[in-house]
Amino acid sequence: MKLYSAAGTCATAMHIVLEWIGKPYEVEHLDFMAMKSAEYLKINGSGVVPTLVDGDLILPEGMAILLHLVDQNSAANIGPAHGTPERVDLHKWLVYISGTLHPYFWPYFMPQRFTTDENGLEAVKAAAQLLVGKALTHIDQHLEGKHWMVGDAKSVADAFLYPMANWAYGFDVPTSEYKNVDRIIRKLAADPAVLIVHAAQGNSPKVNVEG
Ligand SMILES: N[C@@H](CCC(=O)N[C@@H](CS)C(=O)NCC(=O)O)C(=O)O
Repeated sequence: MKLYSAAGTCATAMHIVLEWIGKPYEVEHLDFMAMKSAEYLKINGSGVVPTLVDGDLILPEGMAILLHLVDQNSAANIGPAHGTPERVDLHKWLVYISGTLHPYFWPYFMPQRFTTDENGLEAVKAAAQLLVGKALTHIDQHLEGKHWMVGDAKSVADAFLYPMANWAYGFDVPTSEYKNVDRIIRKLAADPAVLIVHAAQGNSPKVNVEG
């Protein structure tokens, strides 16, 4: 398997999951220019990371990659089996992270894509922070009294939450204010697989796991 990723991005989640699975894989870290190259656009028409290549399968879209990895690696315990209530819950939370939490960050990182007013960039970023806060509040409430996002075991949903919760540690209302989210992210930040991924990316968890 080969994952196309970029340091610090949502593709961090898929890289963590590949580490959890423990089968041989390769990662190529792309910069912004490489994501828009003609060669990469052939496998990911949106010019974004992640993309997973698994044999003949070329799979863009983070959530699709996570579900593919769960289904192909049932022994790895990275997600519940089909036909269980936990599996339904997994779908629900992956959709929420992919379709709501993740897009709420885009105006923060790319405000110029969300306004034609060059004086309005800071306002767009401020609005993004409010939306992210709304989503993190929702996830925080869900996590009250729970060890992990879905069922009673670590899963791809926790890995998906990880990079995004990390992005918000520097926000006006930081991730550390969402006590249940912070608790899960601290556990993940100390996970050996997550540390391997950070080392490969040349960065560190945003959360201070000692604190
Ligand atoms: N719908 C895609 C979105 C992926 C995405 O937005 N990736 C970001 C990194 S977190 C990216 O590559 N952005 C580059 C760009 O938007 O030009 C997915 O869920 O995989």
